[in-house]
Amino acid sequence: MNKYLDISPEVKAALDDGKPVVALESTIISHGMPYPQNVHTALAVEQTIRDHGAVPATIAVIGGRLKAGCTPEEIEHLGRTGQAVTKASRRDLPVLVARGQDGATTVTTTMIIAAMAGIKVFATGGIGGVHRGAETTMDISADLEELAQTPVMVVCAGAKSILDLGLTLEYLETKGVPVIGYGTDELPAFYTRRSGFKVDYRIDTPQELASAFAAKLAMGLKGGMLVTNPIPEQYSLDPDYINAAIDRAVARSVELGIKGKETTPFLLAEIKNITGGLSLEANIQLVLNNARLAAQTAACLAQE
Ligand code: PSU
Ligand code: MN
Repeated sequence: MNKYLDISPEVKAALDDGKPVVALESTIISHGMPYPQNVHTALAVEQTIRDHGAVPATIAVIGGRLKAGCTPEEIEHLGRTGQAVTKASRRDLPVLVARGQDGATTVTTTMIIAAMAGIKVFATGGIGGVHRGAETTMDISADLEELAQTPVMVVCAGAKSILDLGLTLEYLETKGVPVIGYGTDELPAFYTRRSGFKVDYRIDTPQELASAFAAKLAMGLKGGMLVTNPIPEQYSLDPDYINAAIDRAVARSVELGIKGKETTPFLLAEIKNITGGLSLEANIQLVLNNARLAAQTAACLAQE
């Protein structure tokens, strides 16, 4: 096993027994939501996964160790430290590990560490993608490359329209990543259930999600699978309202010259400020919804 990897005793026991495990990311804790809602949400998501018969593995880098399974104290530390924790993507792992530093894992690094530990299913809120204006900025999230090469199913609520959703889907198509709509033909847009863009396949049950991913693994096709699960109707936001807020946030980031890894956290915080916290409640609810589906799917996958 990787000498930098620590699998928590509970996660290790579950993996050894072939029980379902669901990975969770930590950038959503440190950079995706404000304290203390971030910590409350992270713990509630873990509880939801347990309630649905799986073991949660919150993933992070703590003191240079790759953690598959964080303690509540480690989650509190990441949440309280917030944006002062390094947002760790693939390129950050070597130096953070060598220096013994902390890192909050994005979708990319959560997939990497989950795969090292042998965890196949991962639940989060939204993924990174091709940013609007990428034709000049070249801002394309490393998450898309990771989905192309690392064998983990990522359950999310689609992508926010801070991204160019059409170009994001084109990129995933080029890279051979299956994009599945859970109970829908349309890519959900995070805060809203619809985007106007079609997914590759609609799947209606956790069992079929598990079967499709098991087939991918058995064929030795590299890369993951993207499951997009629409936010529950009662928590979804009005599209005109949220799209106007997103447009304002994007305009502000351009005005301030925000670049690189700062862009996504800046936009998330700005949208939260503009909507006065309405977007935060939607965000929390969709993550819980994804945790439920991921736990059910991991349970089916454990029977394959
Ligand atoms: N999108 C969200 N919420 C998030 C993120 C993206 O709606 O918290 C985080 C995830 O950790 C994702 C990362 O992997 O931002 C993508 O960052 P970038 O765009 O810099 O690749
Ligand atoms: Mn980027």
